[in-house]
Amino acid sequence: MPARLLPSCRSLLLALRRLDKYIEDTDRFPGWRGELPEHVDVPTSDTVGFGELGQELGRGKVEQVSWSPRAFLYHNFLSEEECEHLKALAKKRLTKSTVVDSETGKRVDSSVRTSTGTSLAPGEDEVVRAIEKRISLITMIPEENGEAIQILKYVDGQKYEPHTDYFHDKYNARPENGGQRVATVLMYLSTPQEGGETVFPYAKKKVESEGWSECARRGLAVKAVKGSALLFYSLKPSGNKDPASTHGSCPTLAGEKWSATRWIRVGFFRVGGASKGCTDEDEKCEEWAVTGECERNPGFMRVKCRRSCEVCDRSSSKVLESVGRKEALLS
Ligand SMILES: O=C(O)CCC(=O)C(=O)O
Repeated sequence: MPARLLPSCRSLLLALRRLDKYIEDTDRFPGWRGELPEHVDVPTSDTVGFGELGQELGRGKVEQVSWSPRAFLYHNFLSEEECEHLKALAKKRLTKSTVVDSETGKRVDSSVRTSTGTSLAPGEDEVVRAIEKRISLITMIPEENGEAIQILKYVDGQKYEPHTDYFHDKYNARPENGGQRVATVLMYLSTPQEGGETVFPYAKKKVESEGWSECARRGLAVKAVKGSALLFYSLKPSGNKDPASTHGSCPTLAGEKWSATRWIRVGFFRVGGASKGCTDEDEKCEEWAVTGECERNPGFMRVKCRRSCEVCDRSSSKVLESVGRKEALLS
């Protein structure tokens, strides 16, 4: 071997020794090193995206409607059968729509909202549960933060004047009730022949082209199309209220408009506030519970993190009308 190559051989040897040492050291690092459990249980019937596994190819088109307000339209979010099922559930119990009084929190009659409507019970049946779960998947917000789905029916010029979904008062937004509303998912269960658009009068963009009602042209509008769902945020990422989320339902001028609304809170939603004794005292409770602390450290966790460790008294539940759902046991 020529003498001038000897130094590079030496540095190569040195580099190899350093590499060995590096591998030895990193081997000692705690944490995951690529091992997998022997049996990985991959659920085959679970929901991905916003369609059930195997169906998502025909669904899933998401359109950004606007950035101010932040609004997105999910085409084919509900199937034909789901739309019909929700309407059939609601038909039996439609009453004149009301609004929430900011001072008392009670529901009162109003001329700004002339539709008829009703609320479904949370998780009322299998179809409703699947929809609630799908909403949670697209918004990436826990199902527990969602209020009961509300169904509205508009005919003969019925409308909902522009309003915000976020609350203007402290009473409705009290933390033990789930806090402020952060987002709304508005699902359309029918396609009216004329009018019935959802309008955002303070949006930056406005609709201009033909084919919109006069009311819709006052702002940015979305047509009610059976099966599609509009997701918009009432709060900005900063947590501040977004006035651009002000919206209303334009008069339905021909045909019927049916919509199903799910308002989503910043925290777990509780009817009438959390039950006594069923709260977490530390904001990290949920995270600790997920990592197994309820079992490892029950003395502390079962006292301080009652909700996350699911040690609440069933009889104290205030959402027992929530049929067969985990949150009925949690509250
Ligand atoms: O039906 C619509 O388009 C609007 C409904 C609405 O504003 C609401 O439910 O908050």
